[in-house]
Amino acid sequence: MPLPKAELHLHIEGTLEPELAFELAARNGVTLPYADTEDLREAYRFDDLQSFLDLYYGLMAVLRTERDFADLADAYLARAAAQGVRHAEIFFDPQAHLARGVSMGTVVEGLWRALGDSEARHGVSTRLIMCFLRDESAESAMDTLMAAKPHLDRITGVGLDSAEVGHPPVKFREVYEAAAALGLRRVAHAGEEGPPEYITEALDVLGVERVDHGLRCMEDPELVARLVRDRIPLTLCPLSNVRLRAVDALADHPLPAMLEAGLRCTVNSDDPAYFGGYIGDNFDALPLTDEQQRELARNSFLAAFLEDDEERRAA
Ligand code: ES4
Ligand code: ZN
Repeated sequence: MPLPKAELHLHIEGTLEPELAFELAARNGVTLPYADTEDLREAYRFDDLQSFLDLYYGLMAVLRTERDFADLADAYLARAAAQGVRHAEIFFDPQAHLARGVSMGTVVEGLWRALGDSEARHGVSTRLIMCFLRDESAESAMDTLMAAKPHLDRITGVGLDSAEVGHPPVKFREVYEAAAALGLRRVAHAGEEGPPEYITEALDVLGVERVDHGLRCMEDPELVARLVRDRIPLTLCPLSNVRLRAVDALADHPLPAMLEAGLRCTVNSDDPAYFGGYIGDNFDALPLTDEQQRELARNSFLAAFLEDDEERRAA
């Protein structure tokens, strides 16, 4: 039996496996620039975050209908359950779909078709976290937040993802203030490729409760001390870091040292269809003791947004 755990850093579009991509392409009459699934998998050799993002956004062309988003999420939830996931907080990137003429309603209600049945079908409770693309403007992020207003009963929080360097958290100060006023939880990717200062800024300016990745905090001992003191959870993704060359090799991954430093680390899969494995594979990729594995699993539940959204917003 795999260890029960929560997954807190998972982009649903990053769970699009080549087989499903071709199935959806056929269903929707979309032509992909790859001969077959093998040819597509050959393209999964990334140099950095941007080279991955180019492929990731391109392949989303096959996602068009509510049913597509439901099939995508249901396939993820089945795989996650098989690797011990009992609770999943799922990121989605609405701007990438709105730009292709797919509406917010199609995305959210499509995902919800799968998420609403997840406890019964897979034994996995779920939350949705809407991410803003940080390489798009703050105005676009604010428009996206407003477009989500009719769907806020489905959405627990907001996040910030895509190309990090040159797009510091402060760019989204007003958007995060508005999200907080709407009762949304706040997280942000910070310190993946960007400097430790972006982590500090995400905490101080955006008021995030968790930091996604946060890997580069290890360059700043004062920041590490703060994160330990305030028990700020970090959602680490080891296979992602190696595939996108944030770290040179799994053997060099700082996660064991981060646990040693007292940081509240969690292990997650990020974009499992692209990075070579789901959450259990990420646990297995690192040299961890049984006790460390249990600590990571415990941390994942401590860091989860588990309380009831409606009760929290009413309080
Ligand atoms: C992402 Cl690995 C990663 N980093 C930043 N943004 C992303 N969106 C999807 N995967
Ligand atoms: Zn991510």
